[in-house]
Amino acid sequence: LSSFSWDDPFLIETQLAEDERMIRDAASAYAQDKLMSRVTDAYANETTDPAIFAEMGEMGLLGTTIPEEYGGLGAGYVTYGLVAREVERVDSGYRSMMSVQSSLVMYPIYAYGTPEQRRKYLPGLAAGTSIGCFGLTEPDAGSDPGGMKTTAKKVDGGYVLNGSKMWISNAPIADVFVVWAKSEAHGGKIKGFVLDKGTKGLTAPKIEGKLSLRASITGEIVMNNVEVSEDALLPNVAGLKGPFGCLNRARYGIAWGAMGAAEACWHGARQYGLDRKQFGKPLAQTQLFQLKLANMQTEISLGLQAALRVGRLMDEAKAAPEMVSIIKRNNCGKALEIARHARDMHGGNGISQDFHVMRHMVNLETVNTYEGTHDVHALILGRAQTGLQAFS
Ligand code: TGC
Ligand code: FAD
Repeated sequence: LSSFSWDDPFLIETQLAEDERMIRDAASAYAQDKLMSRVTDAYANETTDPAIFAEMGEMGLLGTTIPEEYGGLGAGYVTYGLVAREVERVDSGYRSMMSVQSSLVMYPIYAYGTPEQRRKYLPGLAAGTSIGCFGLTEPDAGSDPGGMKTTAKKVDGGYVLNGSKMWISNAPIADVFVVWAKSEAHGGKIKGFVLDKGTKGLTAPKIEGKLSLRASITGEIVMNNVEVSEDALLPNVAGLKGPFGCLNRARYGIAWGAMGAAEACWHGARQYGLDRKQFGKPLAQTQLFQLKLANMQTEISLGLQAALRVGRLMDEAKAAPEMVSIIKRNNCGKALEIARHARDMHGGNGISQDFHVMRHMVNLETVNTYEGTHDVHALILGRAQTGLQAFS
């Protein structure tokens, strides 16, 4: 038997291809150098620096899986997951900015859009010179997006949209809005529309007072008789499978990302326990501390290995949405538990911004809720194994 790597028990590193490791290392260097230096102030002051999008774009971190002809990297889903893990190791909000842009804005334009829409939007979004947002959730339709009230009414030459979206990442600074609405002309089915900032009747006020994900700006999208031409419609999908097709990808990335945040908490707690002495010995030399570290190591190794497996299946086009539900639900839930333990293991210092664990902990409350709550994913999995749907 060979030796044991405490921070990579199942040797994930050896399961990655050379190009995957290279992009991961570039993402890690960027995140540690450019994001880590900003995050404490950004979080404290609830500010989002839009320049981060252009920096990420320059590093090739936006639209990782989108083909190169549209400005993407043309890489696989394992690479995308590895990037999410490195960015979220710093902050879930920064990963959120990246995953909305990549999976929820670039992906639908690529997968459901016309060649003209692809050419118009994707290069700027890949470069990060243009910022995107994705409007599905509404004030009265969160877990149940099929209950949305936003409508698109057919008029001569286009559509008129009315309604409002709630809790939308990037919205107040967005240039491009992918929104989902029930379209009368399509039998009341949900259709996607791409709206440009500045269109009459379209506003995106910031939601103030968030105690979580404070480095990522969140807003509403208000559409008051927003008139768009026919070319705003994403023609190639109808129904909830449109937004869900995007969510499958974003949820998968979150499963990796949450493990990055959990690793930051685990490594922080381990180091703290080695450095801090009480009762004449390092905290890390106590049984309770070691039990918590062992639990963290176990859950993170299993979570990463599962995410890698699903990523490989996605790259082979063999992944089912329920697989993504398993890893999104489990990795977010475990990451939140790990962050809570890490906060506790830091004692009083655990509540200080300087040790980062509490910021991860409160961020993970959001990550556990958005893109399908922990319980909604349990219901998706319950339905898949009983054939009985328990939502309504
Ligand atoms: P249901 O009857 O299950 O399905 C309706 C239609 O959709 C299809 N479908 C899927 N297609 C692809 N992938 C999936 N994962 C799919 N799930 C369902 C399904 O086949 C059906 O198609 P068709 O052709 O027969 O019409 O729909 P339901 O209304 O019963 O849904 C129930 C439920 C709970 C599963 C679903 O609504 C759900 O997942 N709710 C959670 C909502 C959610 O995740 N919202 C996320 C908003 S975006 C966000 O949070 C971004 S944060 C990002 C960040 O900042 O990082
Ligand atoms: P609800 O659906 O009201 O759920 C409340 C509670 O009830 C949860 O515990 C839930 O699990 C439970 N519940 C719901 N239904 C059932 C049921 N049938 N059985 C048992 N329990 C149930 N949305 C977007 O469209 N785009 C974005 O960019 C975006 N970004 C976000 C950023 C942030 C910071 C946050 C907080 C949210 C964001 N969201 C976004 C919205 C997010 O997806 C929703 O908050 C999430 O889907 C849950 O919806 P809700 O908040 O309405 O909660």
